[in-house]
Amino acid sequence: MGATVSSSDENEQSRLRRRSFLIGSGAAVATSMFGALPAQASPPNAFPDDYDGSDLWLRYEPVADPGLLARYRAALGAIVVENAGHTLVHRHTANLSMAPGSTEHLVQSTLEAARDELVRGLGGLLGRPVPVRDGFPDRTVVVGTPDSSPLVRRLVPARDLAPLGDDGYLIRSLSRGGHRSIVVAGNTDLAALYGTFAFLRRLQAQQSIAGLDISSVPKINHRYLNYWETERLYAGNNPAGTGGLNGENGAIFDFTATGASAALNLPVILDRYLVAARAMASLGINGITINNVNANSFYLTPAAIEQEAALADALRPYGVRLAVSINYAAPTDARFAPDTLTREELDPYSAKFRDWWTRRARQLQAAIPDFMGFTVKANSEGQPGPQDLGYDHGDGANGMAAAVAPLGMRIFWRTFVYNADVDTDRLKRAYLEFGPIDDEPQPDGTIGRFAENVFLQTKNGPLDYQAREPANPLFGRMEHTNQAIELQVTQEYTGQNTMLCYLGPLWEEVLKSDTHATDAHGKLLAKRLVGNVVDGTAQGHPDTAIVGVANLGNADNLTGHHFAQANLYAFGRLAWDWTLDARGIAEDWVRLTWSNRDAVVRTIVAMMMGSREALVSYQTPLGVAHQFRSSDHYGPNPAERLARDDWSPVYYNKADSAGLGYDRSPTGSGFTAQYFPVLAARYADIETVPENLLMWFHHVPWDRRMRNGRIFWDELVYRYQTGVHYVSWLRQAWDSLERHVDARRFAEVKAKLAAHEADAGSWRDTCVRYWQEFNGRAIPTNGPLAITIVVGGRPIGGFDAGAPSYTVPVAAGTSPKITKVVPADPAAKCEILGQARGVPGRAVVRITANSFFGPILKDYVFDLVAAAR
Ligand code: GCV
Repeated sequence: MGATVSSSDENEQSRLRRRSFLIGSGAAVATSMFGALPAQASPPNAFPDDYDGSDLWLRYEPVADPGLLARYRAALGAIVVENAGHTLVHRHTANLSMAPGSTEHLVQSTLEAARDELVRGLGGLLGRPVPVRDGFPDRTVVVGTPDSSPLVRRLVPARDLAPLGDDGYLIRSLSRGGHRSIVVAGNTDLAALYGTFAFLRRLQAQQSIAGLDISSVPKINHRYLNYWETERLYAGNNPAGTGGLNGENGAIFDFTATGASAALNLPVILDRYLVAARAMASLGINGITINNVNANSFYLTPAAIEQEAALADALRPYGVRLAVSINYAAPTDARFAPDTLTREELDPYSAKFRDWWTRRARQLQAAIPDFMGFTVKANSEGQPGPQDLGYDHGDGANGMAAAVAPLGMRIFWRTFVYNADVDTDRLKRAYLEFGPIDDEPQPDGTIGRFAENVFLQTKNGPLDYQAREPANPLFGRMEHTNQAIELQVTQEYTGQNTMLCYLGPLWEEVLKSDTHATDAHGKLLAKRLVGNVVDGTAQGHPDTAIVGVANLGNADNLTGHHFAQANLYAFGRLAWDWTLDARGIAEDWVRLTWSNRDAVVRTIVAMMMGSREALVSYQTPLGVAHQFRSSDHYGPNPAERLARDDWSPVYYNKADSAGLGYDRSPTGSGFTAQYFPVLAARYADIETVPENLLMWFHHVPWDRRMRNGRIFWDELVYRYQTGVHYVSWLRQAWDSLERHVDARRFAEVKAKLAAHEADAGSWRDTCVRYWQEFNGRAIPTNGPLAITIVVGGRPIGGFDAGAPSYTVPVAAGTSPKITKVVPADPAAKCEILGQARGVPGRAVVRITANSFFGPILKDYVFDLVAAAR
């Protein structure tokens, strides 16, 4: 496992570190250049040491800077939310109640939610209660809409609110006749709530609230979570696994918990539901499909609908609407007897089929008037679908859509299909199935068969949520169809609940990637990034959606890994405005979640920003996809060959004595042709394909010269090593924060990072060894952290940077002292953490440098032994 040492060695190491010294070229570089915090004293952290992370980013710690606190206090003397209780949201469940002992509370209007968040938020941040007042006292924050609030009507011209639509808000400082106020307004109560959270966020991040004139409108209409309650659930409260405890299954919402938790099932509302609701509203997430796409029809039964209605009641003030995933063959499920259909009656054009779904949707709507509709995974991975009866996805989606259209509902039909009969290359299949339906002329003269209330829900890449994929070629291709992008927030392939992997950069990369889409005449569209396709500006779609497969669970911190909270946060911020940059989002999150100290913020942001590229490097560098063991999609198994070809790592790596990678160029599977011409040409040619997608599109000869001059094999090995070295740096950077982070969370992250480093090392070693079986090559030894040491006047080098330790023979009568360290990278910093006092003895040399994605570190552990005579 890389350069880690056992715990007794760790003690020795830390003792040695205290008297470490710098030598070698570039030795005088300060540690902070690599992002870790220098050890000088600073005030202890404000969070209590037992804080468990359960507030997510809605933590309202008192502002520590006295000047800022005084300014906030001076500006914010009262809260005015007129008529907060006037527009009550629907409530179905008469006896809706919180579980005994809850600390959260139910509200019944969106403006009450806004008011209570301000009371909580300002009270915490300002360290004293801020009263809710009537009238219009000086130094007031006013929240509302022109309908709810005469004050808002008076203070905000209607023309300023008009462009904000239903969800947009404005935040404005006003000063009239010596009377100062801040107004947070929107056209709807929900918009006012969104503005309230945005305002609080400014204070949490300790930004100025003077002279505010902010307005913000989301770029995408439907900003949804999909929640898989039974799969890829890495946030369960059982630390030994991913499940739950005490009869719970680890999911955030309890429907069927047993044993000690049986009394906590819905309709009982738990604190964590409301924390999640507030968190979703704070980002503008406005819907959630509550069950796995491999759907259990239980969620359509009358008893479950009553439970869903209670959940919907609790979430409604926060603007979060419900949907469920369905199984296409649910009408055949005996649980609905006598209202069942036969398999043959699942014909999407039949009245029987459609009426069955209309009946089900009506039942849902009776209990949940704002129920959104159904999410459907059909004819995918064993799920039933219209193809079982000889129909295609357009027929199936439209049949369901017709059933629910009269009720104002939508169908989210997933394009994650890969029927092996369509093409031997799995990546080509969805496009071949869905594309032609978009081209079909319709009787009314329009083009494209998918109904208006259908959204195709398409994963960002053509494979399956890999840490790097090219954009799915369906973006831009489905010109006449509503299309939602689906991003995976839960970290199935990106380290699950063990690895720190911030996904903001991944999503930013895909949303900002250029489709090079053209119009019907072959002319490049003016706006054609994936984000433009999703937000409708590329091809003029008025209805738009983005979906994140969520990572919530019943762990204390709701996401399992404290840093996984950042991924939910980033998804929500990008769902609102996909043009934001991942670094800025990370900085906000760190300020809200960990600390406002600039140096701490810089270190944690640096840790996050390189983490995804590091994971790509130690798992699947240079475009080699899906090398995960099939049992859990966490660890590596490049040798695995399954009965299903397209689930097998060997199918993706195509390793042989000539090279590595899947040829999808015109001489291979021809997948490249599914992209618009500019990209098709770029990907088809091994000379022009981006190197980070090299093996995605080409079978690469081991000796091929890379753009940096190295041969492919060497570069490949160094990528694996560099990824692990980043994780080693993460550990050191985190350790440097010990004094600045509350104890419980510090320890929990520290433990995760230790496992992370070990598992990253296992990825490197397993993959590199497997590739060696094909090419018979040695591990190259001149990578980014290569060094030569001088012992007894003798230079010694050629170390495999992936090895955990090195045996160095010392000639009799010679000192075992390392007298010089020469790094291959002149900018690297070398530090001797410990010398051997004799032979046998141990020395440790630390090398730190910068890779193309962030700092990297290796502790070389040398066992100095007597040379054989
Ligand atoms: C819910 C991948 C995952 C499955 C998931 C599927 C999907 O294959 O491993 O857990 O199924 O994607 O998105 O439908």
